[in-house]
Amino acid sequence: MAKIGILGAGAIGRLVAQRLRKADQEVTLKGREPVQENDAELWLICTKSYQVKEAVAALSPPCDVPLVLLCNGLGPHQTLAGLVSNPLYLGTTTYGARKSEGAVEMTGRGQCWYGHYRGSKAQLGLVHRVLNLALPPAQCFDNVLAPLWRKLAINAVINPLTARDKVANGALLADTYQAEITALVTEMLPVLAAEGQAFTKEALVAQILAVAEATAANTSSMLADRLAHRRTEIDAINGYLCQKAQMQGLSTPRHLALWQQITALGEH
Ligand code: KPL
Repeated sequence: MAKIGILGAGAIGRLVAQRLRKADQEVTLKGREPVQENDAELWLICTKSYQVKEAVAALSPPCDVPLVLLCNGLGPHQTLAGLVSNPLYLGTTTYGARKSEGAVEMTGRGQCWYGHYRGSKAQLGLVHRVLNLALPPAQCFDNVLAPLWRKLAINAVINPLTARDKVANGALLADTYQAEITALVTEMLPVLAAEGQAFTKEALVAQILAVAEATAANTSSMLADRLAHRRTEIDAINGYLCQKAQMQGLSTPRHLALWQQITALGEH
């Protein structure tokens, strides 16, 4: 039995906690309240992307305890690497979960892709075992940024379009969305390629539509945030993409417009 800490009591954090408890693991689920005892062997970070820095700083985990970052988008991994010297693992999941009145419901069985990012790899076995109990199947990647960029590319289309138009993911399968989806993908491809992530337009469009179909009835996390009047994770998704594009001297006007549009929606 492992002692596992989960930082972030949102839908995914609660789902992971529930599943690990069912598998007889000792779990501390930390929301906003301070941690009484910090004796976890491993912390899974399931906060919103924009909460990572503050939440980990408040947690102040002993520096030999591995951290597994499971939040949406990219960017917080670099912030965290600059903030702590703990062994760092990154992951992403396609499990769906919905929080309602303190309980959590799994809305879609998915998978987890993860890998080592920084520091000692000594606890890789523990990370693998815990993620396979929580979000099976959990697959380890030598270059963890590859699945994270793939997930970001999917989220950079599904999340802002569904949040902007207040539609379920499956609505994006309609003919009326196909030209916009293809244009967003075309704009992303050179940015992804400059990051060492080669996709063809057809393959990426097909992956996005496959996720929209598999999660057709779901409200994307960005639409859920919009409907609940919470800040969205657009900065870590389209924002991160646009910042990378700018550094590479590439132009991404459609993604920039979505970034600004979704940000503006949250300000009302
Ligand atoms: O990851 C998701 C999200 O909503 O953030 C998708 C895959 C789009 C499923 O809803």
